[in-house]
Formats: sequence, C-alpha cells, structure tokens
Amino acid sequence: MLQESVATVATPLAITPDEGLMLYEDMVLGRTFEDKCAEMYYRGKMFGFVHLYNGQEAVATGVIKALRPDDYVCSTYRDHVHALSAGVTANEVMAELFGKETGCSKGRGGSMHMFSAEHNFLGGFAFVAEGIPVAAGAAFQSKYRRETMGDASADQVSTCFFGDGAANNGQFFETMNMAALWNLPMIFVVENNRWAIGMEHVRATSDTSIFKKAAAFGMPGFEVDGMDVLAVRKVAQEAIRRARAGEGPTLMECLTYRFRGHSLADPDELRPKEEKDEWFGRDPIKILASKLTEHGLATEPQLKAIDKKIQAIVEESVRFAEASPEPKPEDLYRYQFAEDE
Ligand SMILES: Cc1ncc(C[n+]2csc(CCOP(=O)(O)OP(=O)(O)O)c2C)c(N)n1
Ligand SMILES: [Mg+2]
Repeated sequence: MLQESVATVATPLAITPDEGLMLYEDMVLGRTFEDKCAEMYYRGKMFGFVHLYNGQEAVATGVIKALRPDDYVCSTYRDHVHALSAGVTANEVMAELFGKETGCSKGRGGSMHMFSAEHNFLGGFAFVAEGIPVAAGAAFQSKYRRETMGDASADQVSTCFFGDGAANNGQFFETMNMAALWNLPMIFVVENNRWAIGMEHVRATSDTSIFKKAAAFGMPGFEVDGMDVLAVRKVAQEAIRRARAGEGPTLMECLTYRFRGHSLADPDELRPKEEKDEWFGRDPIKILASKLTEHGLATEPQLKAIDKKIQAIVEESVRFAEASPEPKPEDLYRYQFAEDE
C-alpha cells in the first residue's frame, strides 16, 4: 500500500510532441480565458463573485486531460477552467458568465455554477467541499451499474477538485471514508494553494501534509508539484488506472498557488509579497513551454501559434456572449427539474 509517495517528473519527458502541445494549449486556454474574465468583470459585464484559476492550470490540465471524455468532474466555485478542460466550450462558459441563455447552465448559474451534462461536468459549487460527496455519488453509480447491473461499459472514473481549506471540512473526511469502504472509482484532487481566502493553510490545519490523511482510510495518497503539469499527469494517470481497474480511490495533493486574489473582489493584501514573487517565478505554463522546447518536442513558433489561436477563441467567446439573448422572463421556472430540452 502506497501511503506517502512524492511524485517526481520522469526524465526524459514521457510524452509525445502532440501530447505536449495539447497540454500547453489547454493551459493557455485556461489562462487566457481567465484574464479575459477579469477584463470583462471590471467592465461590468458579469456580476457576483468571480474566482479565477490563474497559476493553478497544471492541475486542471494534468488531471482532466488524462481522463476519458465520459469520466466525471466535480469542481468548486473556481470552476471555469475545470469546465474548459472537460470540454465545455469557451463560448458556453463565457455566455454563462454573462448570464445568457446560451451559457452551459442556460445563464441561471453564473461563475460558480458551471454545469454540462453532455461533458459529465457535474458543477460548479458555491459551498466549500460541496462537490466532494457529489463525486462519490457519481463514482457509486458507475460501480453499481458495472458490478450489480452487469454493464461492462460503466468503468467511468469520478474526480473532485477542492482546496486546502476544503480539506479541513467534514465532507472531505466522510467521503474519503465511504470511498475507501466501498472501493469507489474516484480521485480526490486537493489544489493546495496555501490559502483559504485570507487564512493561511499552516494556521488552519493540524498536519499540513494533506496527502498523509489518506493513510487513515487505507487509501494511497500522493503529493505532487502542482506547477508541473507532467508530474500531475503522471500521478493522475496511475490514479485513473487504479480506479478503472477496480482498485479504488486515490488522494492527490497538488502543491500550487493562485496568481490573483481569492476573487476579483479581493484586494489580495494578506499574502506576503516575497511569497507571491517566489511562486510567480514558477509559472506552470512557462515551465511546460521550456521543457517542450528544451527537449525538442515543440518550437517557439509552434507555441506562439497556439497562443494566437487561443486568443482568437477567447475573443470569439466574448462576441458570442455579448450577442447571445438573455433568458426570457416567461422561462423563469424552467430548468428547476430535469425536463426535455
Ligand atoms: C461551507 C462554506 N463555508 C465557508 C464558505 C466561504 N468561503 C468561500 S471560499 C472559502 C475558502 C476556501 O479555500 P480553499 O478550499 O483553500 O479553496 P481556494 O479558494 O483556495 O481555491 C471560504 C471559507 C463557503 N463558501 N462555504
Ligand atoms: Mg486554498
């Protein structure tokens, strides 16, 4: 039983050029999209709290891009980029942020409630730790369909993403217990960015190494450099293999950092400048770009072409969102329950 493993990156790079470019493109999409959100928020195009994902891209990309499209993803209120990595289009996510009918939650959810049944993207949750038991439910239904109903195709893996702050919440421990007890095909992905709004992780938890808490449930726990997409991907691939093979759940603690305030309403005055500068120097997109070029898997012009392509996709998402209709007042009561489209 693995209990306290620390993952390191395989050298030479254990990926193909196509995989490297795919990972780079997904991280650039996340970053460019979030930067555009900030711009649109300050221009008054979206309302309520908006939590951006800048700095943490290697976690979403490293895990979600190792999943199959029919696997399940549960997110938090910091959910735009998880949704994008899961395949929800930039148009649908931006339109949701603008509160438009064409958004992935039909404009009813907004920033914290992205949802897409088509992509098995189960949300977007405003309450801390809320998505963790939801992922266990998704994992349970796959297992039940496969083992009890005899559906061999029901081998989907469920993932939940949550923060260091959420890892102090009872739902984390209760769900780990059930997942281990029932040997559920799921992965707990902690994005430890060291802060829960203005509460520093080291001041809020007994043992700061969250991955060690898996051992209490007889579950493998891994700590991984969350600024290194290849390291995250490697650990995720093994966790996915285990879950799909019926070997049960895994906890991954990804050490990362958010490059912006907690939300766009946060002046970000509590985190020390030296800490921020140190982590800004470990930008996951720059780290991957250097690895790809140094190992001859990509050229600068190739990466620049991707940057340009993504810029166009994000610009288009704003045009799409602006041009989309508002929900109709007479549809106020629609979508409360499952119904025809
Ligand atoms: C149950 C609950 N308690 C409190 C809050 C207020 N709240 C919103 S975000 C947050 C901090 C969570 O930090 P963390 O889990 O580390 O995630 P991060 O924001 O760093 O991604 C808190 C306390 C909430 N949304 N839900
Ligand atoms: Mg946090």
